[in-house]
Amino acid sequence: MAEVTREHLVKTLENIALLLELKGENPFKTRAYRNGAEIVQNFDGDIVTRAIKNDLKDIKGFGDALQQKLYELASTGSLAYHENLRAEFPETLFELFEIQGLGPKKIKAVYDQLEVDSVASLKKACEDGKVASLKGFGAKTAEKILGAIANREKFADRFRLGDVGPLAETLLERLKDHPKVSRAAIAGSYRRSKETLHDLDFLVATTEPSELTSFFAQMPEAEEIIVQGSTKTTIRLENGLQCDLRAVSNEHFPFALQYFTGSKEHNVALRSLALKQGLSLNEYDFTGDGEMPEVHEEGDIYRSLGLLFIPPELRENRGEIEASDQGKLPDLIKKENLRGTFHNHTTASDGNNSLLEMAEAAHDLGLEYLGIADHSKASFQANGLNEVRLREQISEIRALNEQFDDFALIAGSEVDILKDGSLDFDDDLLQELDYCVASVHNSFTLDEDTMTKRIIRAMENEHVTMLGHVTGRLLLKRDPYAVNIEKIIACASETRTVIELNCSPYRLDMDWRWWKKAREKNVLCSINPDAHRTEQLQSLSYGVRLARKGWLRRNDVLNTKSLKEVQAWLAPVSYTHLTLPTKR
Ligand code: DGT
Ligand code: CA
Ligand code: CA
Ligand code: ZN
Repeated sequence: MAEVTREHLVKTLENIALLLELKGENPFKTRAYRNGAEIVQNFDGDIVTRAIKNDLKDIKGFGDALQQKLYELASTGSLAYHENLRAEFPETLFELFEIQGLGPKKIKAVYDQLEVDSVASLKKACEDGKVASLKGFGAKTAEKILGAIANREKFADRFRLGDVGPLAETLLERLKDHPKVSRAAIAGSYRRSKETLHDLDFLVATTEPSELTSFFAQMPEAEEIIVQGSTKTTIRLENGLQCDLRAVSNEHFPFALQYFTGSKEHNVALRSLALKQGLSLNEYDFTGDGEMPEVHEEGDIYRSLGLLFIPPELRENRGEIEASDQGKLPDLIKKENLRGTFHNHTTASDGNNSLLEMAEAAHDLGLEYLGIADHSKASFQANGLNEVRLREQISEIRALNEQFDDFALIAGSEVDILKDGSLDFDDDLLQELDYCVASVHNSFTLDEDTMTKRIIRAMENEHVTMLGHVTGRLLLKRDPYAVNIEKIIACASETRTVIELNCSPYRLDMDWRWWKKAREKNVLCSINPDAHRTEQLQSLSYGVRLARKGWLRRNDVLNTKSLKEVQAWLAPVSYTHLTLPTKR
């Protein structure tokens, strides 16, 4: 049985609520499961262990039936009640839950009234005009649904880096633990830290390739075996993700690792460089006349060609081979360089943890400071703070900081950039803050020129420290809004506004392809988790991976500064004799 997580308990309860709704069960029953899911989500303690031990009695809000179900689910990994409920519906119905913007109410309506029970039948019903004529829908909604279906098709075979990370590492560990494996790695786009991936490329060095390919194909996570050969196997996991395993000899391993890490463009360029030196490079070896270089590990391949080792993140043929040749590769930022982080939410707006809980979690991660930036009032859907509540929060932060000795919360706000580029708070309030993140959260459909001017106007405000999630993209869900990044970077440089690298696995925004350009214009990056719960502080590691991919070094990133340095940096400039053309 796979290990049961809090997430699994929450998802199952939420799913039960949805299914009961579809069945038209009484709303009280549905609500009991929704509340249950929420209690499990927010429970302060190890709820999974409590559930496994059937020790849930003194937790408020769980009835007997719910306790029993959580116990069964946590101790066995599945729940008969849930399975039976699912079995009452066609399996294809569950595809509808993946359509962006289609909630349970709408699913119930099309299911009951149009007998729609799959994405295919939904698409047809939209095209036939049946959805548009349904009460509460209309032509616009039908059009939106068709758009969402098209998006789903477009993204069907890709996965977000952050979503596959934990499982990928689990499978890798298992391969490494196999007694017949001497070396193992994940190559491909995963190793290059691409923000989305098509498949995972596992690689092992072994003397028993066919034993390993069958071991891989027989793992419990393998939902389907697509190819099984003696040195290569492809499986599909439950979530649809494909995984290749290639088994090679220990001598060939460095070559295979280099080859299958890619990118293809990088490999093409590297091979042509090798050819100029009379070496032919393939996925197994160097070949050619004369003496062949000795290769024990991947770095030896680069060194044999007179290059410095090129970090996998840079292998996109975007100047890394030339930089390596000239000894000008950047010394890339590392996770350990982060001393704190900005842009995090609490229960004051739409987060799930208190100021103190967030502070403790950041401290536990070894950080010296945590910037808070709850939403501002225009983001009413996210319970944004008004002036009074924000001032209260600032006081609360100042009071908490009195209690800490080696840690500080930094008082900020994620201030909405309104449609005309003005900010949701006036300058007097902004001035009371330690820092300010400005973000766009509405009116996404402005044309590029208007949107760019809107954001530039916000950046020109002297109190705006940094720009949040620059394009608003949600990977594999929502395209970026139209904005001229080149102009944004130029403006950031002129106004000394920091640009955020939002680490949410859904965002990873600003895109890695722009950071080198930003760096060249001396624009600082801030690697921000945009955490809405303590666990999401972990996504900093994805932020660092993408910052590396963007060629960023330690000094290019604001939150590598120590607490003292950051406080000095954030303090308003009082040296009026220096005629700085900048904010600080
Ligand atoms: P993706 O689409 O996210 O899976 O991206 P990759 O880069 O992981 O692509 P994948 O899995 O098709 O192949 C892994 C690596 O193997 C790729 O980055 C470079 C190498 N490779 C695969 N096919 C070719 C090829 O036809 N020519 C060359 N030069 N390299 C290839
Ligand atoms: Ca791949
Ligand atoms: Ca592949
Ligand atoms: Zn935001």
